[in-house]
Amino acid sequence: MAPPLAFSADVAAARASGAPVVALESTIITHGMPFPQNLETARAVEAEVRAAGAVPATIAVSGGRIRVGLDADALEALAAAPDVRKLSRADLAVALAEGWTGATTVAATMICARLAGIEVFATGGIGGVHRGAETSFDVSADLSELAATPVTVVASGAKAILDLAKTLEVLETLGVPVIAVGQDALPAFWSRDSGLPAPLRLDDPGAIARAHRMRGWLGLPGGQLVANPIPVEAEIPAAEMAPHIAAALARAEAEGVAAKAVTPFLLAEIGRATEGRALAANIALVRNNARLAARIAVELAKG
Ligand code: PSU
Ligand code: MN
Repeated sequence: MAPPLAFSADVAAARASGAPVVALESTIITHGMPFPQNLETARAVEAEVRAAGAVPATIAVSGGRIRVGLDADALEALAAAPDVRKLSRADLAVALAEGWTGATTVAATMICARLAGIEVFATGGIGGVHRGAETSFDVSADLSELAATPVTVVASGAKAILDLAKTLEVLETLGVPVIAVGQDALPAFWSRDSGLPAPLRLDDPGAIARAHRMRGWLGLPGGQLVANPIPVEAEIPAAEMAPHIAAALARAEAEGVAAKAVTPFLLAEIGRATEGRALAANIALVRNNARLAARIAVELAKG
């Protein structure tokens, strides 16, 4: 039996003609940002992809199907729905078999993108190794997915609420190329510089597309993490974010927040503490990542 994919008309047409397509995740909409900024951002990100000459395919799950491309009504319903499930690799098959409505994380979106024949995906920041993982064992499934599934993921690195040094170590162990764009440093989500050097650097979408193709020719199974820094005018310096991150982490610990709830809790806390500045930065970086992903998709579509 074929995987239960349901394409929107424009994504189906793009796939049939070999036009460039960029996958977009939905957990950032349902769990990463508050309403209505989540809906405005989802629309703006799709518009960025189109303006750069590619077709956006926002991915989510409902009615036993993987939705590849959401129409305006479906996007709005998802953004406004209060209790959407957060689906990662472990949840995807159960959610589909049971007909649940769910949003896909980076890991699950990569799986769905590959099934749909989409090679590039844009998001804000991937999940990674949480601070204190040596006792909590909280390591995002996004990392092992990058090692397994051949999709190039454009993000502003991993979210800065994480232990970025440990995240880089795990990605190195898993053989995932971490490629900074336009600078030598690994970006840190809201901030341009994590203080850690990125293992690799490529400044041109064509070069990133060629590296993606080469991995396929080598028979290497995983994808690439393209670490695109937030635009200068939108960044919040790491030193300014550090106390907000520390306060949010302390609160999560005190309230016993664990597992899937950790990342959404921290993002919401930090959004409140910065009076929306962190959210504005998050929106700016996702839009910027969508633009770069579209340029990579355009290069890949050239053959
Ligand atoms: N990027 C954002 N905001 C988000 C996420 C990414 O700017 O909310 C989501 C992605 O779906 C990512 C998830 O896969 O956070 C990580 O969750 P966890 O740490 O539980 O694996
Ligand atoms: Mn986790």
